[in-house]
Amino acid sequence: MTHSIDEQRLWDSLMAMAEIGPSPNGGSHRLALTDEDAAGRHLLIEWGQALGLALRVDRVGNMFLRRAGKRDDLDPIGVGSHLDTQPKGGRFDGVLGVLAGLEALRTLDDHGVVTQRPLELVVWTNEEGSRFAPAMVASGTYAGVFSVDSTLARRDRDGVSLGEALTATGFNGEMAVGEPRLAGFLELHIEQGPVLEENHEAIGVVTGVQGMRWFDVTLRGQSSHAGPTPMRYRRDALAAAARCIDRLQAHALADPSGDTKVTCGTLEIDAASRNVVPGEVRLSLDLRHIDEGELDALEARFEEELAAAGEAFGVEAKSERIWASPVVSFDAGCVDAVEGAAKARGMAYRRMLSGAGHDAVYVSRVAPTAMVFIPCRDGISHNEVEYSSPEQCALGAQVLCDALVELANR
Ligand code: HGY
Ligand code: MN
Ligand code: MN
Ligand code: MN
Repeated sequence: MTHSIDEQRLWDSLMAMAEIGPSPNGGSHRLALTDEDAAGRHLLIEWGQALGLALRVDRVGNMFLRRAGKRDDLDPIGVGSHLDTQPKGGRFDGVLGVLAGLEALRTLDDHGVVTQRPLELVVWTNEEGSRFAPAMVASGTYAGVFSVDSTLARRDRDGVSLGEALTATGFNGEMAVGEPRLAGFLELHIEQGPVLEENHEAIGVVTGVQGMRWFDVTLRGQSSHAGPTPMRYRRDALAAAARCIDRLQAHALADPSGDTKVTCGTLEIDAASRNVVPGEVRLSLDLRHIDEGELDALEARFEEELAAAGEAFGVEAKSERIWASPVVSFDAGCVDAVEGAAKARGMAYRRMLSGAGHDAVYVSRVAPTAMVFIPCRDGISHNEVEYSSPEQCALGAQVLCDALVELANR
């Protein structure tokens, strides 16, 4: 028996959460473990308490809000995502997955439905990787990929450690990381790309996630005077960086499959000044591909272009790979549950890979996992204009709720 979620209640919750940590142009600004993030967490805890959910927080701040099942001896099914956002993020990335999970539990409560297995509404800490690198670090710690101590020691640009931020916000929980063991996990997310919208499909049945690698790159030349220094004498670190980025962009754009993704998201010039030839530049690089071998080739091409750019401008160029998340395939049983839910509701859907990383990537290492996508306007995300309609959110939440009940009663 399936029950209809409440579209208006879900939308009202999304808009209430968007009031917390609003960004200047209608988006969200709730960096991980800041006061804004903590306020969002407390709002969810309040809503959870109204449902009688039992809260536990683990040592890296992951939150689990538990709904009892008929068989509390069985491992629970988890549902959730993240509440932290990019600096100028949207109101749906992550939040939709958490609040649609809440809406599913509210719907079960409305109808007095108790599933066989207990359910856990989950909020993973620091999914975005914007404050503390890498992304998804807390779900990765839950999955045993990172040690608790190394995660607590990670520092933001101001030198504040993740452990200190947990203590400052009161989310330095006591539960061992890795608890509770999940018998399954589902995450609803906006697609953050254009495919569903272009094809007028309501649901993405996500079968896996592309591979991702992050690098820190430093280029050291020599700062000098912008006026008298002849061009051929210069060792311009920014010109070298620009050459490398431009060559990588050209390489990715030339890929007919469109599967090669290259992003330089941060760039800092040391002691930047308009009349000083840049002596030192630091940048980040994000490489992605759906095939691990192609990702290896892309990384090799990056190293070649970086060396060539350094050579061309007489600049020392070094890179450090700080994170690699391999291509992931989700559990067939969970993917089928999502597909079955979309089919049963007569929704237009497609099976697809995710271009973005999600906590489900790491959770899938320790529990059968799948994701549900909905379209977002113009495929735009990680941007204040990010938008999905109340109806689109409701269709995604409905599939999430139906698939959750299906898994929790297996
Ligand atoms: O980087 C990612 O794909 C994720 O949004 N953190
Ligand atoms: Mn997200
Ligand atoms: Mn994101
Ligand atoms: Mn993400």
